[in-house]
Amino acid sequence: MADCDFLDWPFFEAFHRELAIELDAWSAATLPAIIDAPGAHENVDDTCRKLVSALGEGGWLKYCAPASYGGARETLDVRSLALIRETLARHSGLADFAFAMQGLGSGAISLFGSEDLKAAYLPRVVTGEKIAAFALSEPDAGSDAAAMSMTLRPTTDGYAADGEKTWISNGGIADFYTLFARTGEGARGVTAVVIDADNPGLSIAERIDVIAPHPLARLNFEGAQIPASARIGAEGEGFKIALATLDVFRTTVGAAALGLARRALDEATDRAVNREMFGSTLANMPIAQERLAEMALDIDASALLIYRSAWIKDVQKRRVTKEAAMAKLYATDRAQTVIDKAVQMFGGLGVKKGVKVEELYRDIRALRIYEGASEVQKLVIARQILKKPKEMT
Ligand code: COS
Repeated sequence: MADCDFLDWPFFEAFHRELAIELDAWSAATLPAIIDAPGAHENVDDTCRKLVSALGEGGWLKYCAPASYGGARETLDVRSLALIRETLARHSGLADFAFAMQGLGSGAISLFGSEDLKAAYLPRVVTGEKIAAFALSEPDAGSDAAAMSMTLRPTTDGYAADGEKTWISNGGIADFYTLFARTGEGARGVTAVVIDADNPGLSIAERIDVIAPHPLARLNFEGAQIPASARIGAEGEGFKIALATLDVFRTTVGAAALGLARRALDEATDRAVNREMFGSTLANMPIAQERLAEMALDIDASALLIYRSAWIKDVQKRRVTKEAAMAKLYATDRAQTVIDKAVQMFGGLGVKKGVKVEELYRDIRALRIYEGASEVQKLVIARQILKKPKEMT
């Protein structure tokens, strides 16, 4: 493991340290055979299925569910989720993606689902038998999530879903989707349900290709029948459920960015030490030292914000809307800069396909957009500051 001094920070317990070190060794031993296999880059669906399976077999998906449903800890432990994402992202952006979606896609069930829903889905999320997805965004409702138009019409024994969702990660390979749609007006008129991928009223309208390829799709719903037992929480609570789930997982998006940034610093440091120029090495040039120092500072500052947010959620058990937004905003933004500096230190090689920093450069971009764009995080932070102190949680 490159630099694990941060694991001695007071945010962590002994098991966190062990978890990060074990996962690092497991990743080095297991991931290359999957992500570097012939055809792995061309067939991301298959690669993601293999990654989910391997993460299940390795026991890492246990951190996506509470202990009573096959999970590792009594409740979701954000520090564990963040450490896992950070570590996986340092090895492979796609492995982090595969892990993260199991967590986000089943997170609302873990946090707000009925016992029956938890029992039906979570044990198989943990083993990797069921692939999860989170369906919130629509073509005309991205940052303004409450503007969604997709509907859940009441039927005799549940709902009929009609409309469209887009930018759905794992769309096309997921076994089920946590779906948010409208049962009434405004933010208080949104309801959350689970829908299985083989529902005859659900189809994949379009597969979306992006700069860091992963399964992504637009979904179409036409009278998809959903039983009332598949509802998560009460009718009308869906928007809060979505935002509270994002409060947990946004911190871990920051952690993924941190992992990508740490890898960029490792790559840049090796490059600086080994690259000879002007009769010396890059590492001996003050400008390169300045770059490395800036990168290291950004990484530590990001880590402090991420693990502060995770620690508050896990230990103080407080709502972390502001802290999670800060962690996601800062870490994704800084990681972009850190990676850009690493690319620059590689010169022409930095933009050559197959070179790690080129991959990192593509991997980082979407993190400033998904699960709430940077601009939304600023809005969330400002709203928390503007609230009256008695309302601040
Ligand atoms: N946890 C629980 N409840 C929350 C919450 C949170 N973090 N944030 C807000 N709420 C509640 C509010 O208290 C409010 O409830 P009441 O009506 O009972 O007061 C309700 O949810 C609506 O909140 P608000 O008025 O702040 O909602 P807005 O429509 O103004 O939207 C933002 C707020 C912009 C923060 C929200 O739309 C958002 O996060 N957008 C980004 C969505 C996103 O991340 N998309 C990516 C999907 S995953 S790739």
